[in-house]
Amino acid sequence: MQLYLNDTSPFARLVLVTALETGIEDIQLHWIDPWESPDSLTEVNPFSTVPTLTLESGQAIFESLFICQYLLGRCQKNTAVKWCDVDDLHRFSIGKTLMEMSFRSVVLQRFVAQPEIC
Ligand SMILES: N[C@@H](CCC(=O)N[C@@H](CS)C(=O)NCC(=O)O)C(=O)O
Repeated sequence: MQLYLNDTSPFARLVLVTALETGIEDIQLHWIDPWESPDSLTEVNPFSTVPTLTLESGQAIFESLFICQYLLGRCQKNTAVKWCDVDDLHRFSIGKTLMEMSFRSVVLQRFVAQPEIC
């Protein structure tokens, strides 16, 4: 498996921690800048986002929670996460949405031109 990531992405960190916690060993890390839309990434994920996980079959999974779900599904250990516990899912929903909102707000400031104030 190959995990495409960059060092500032909170979503990539979530997947990396999940990979470490689940003891996945057959994973290679590819540090890239998704904002540059590198060919190596867009060939497997046309949206050019990290994290992206590619499997031996060549299939790619993107969206951090789907990747985590795949890694947890492969894990032999019992994990603390119970994906059918509604209280857990509610807390995760809040946390993940806060991550998405915070990230979008940083990106807008960084990449959208600010109007000049005369
Ligand atoms: N909802 C996605 C968010 C992924 C995302 O926005 N990743 C950012 C880096 S933190 C990215 O790759 N941005 C590049 C781009 O949008 O071109 C997830 O949970 O994986």
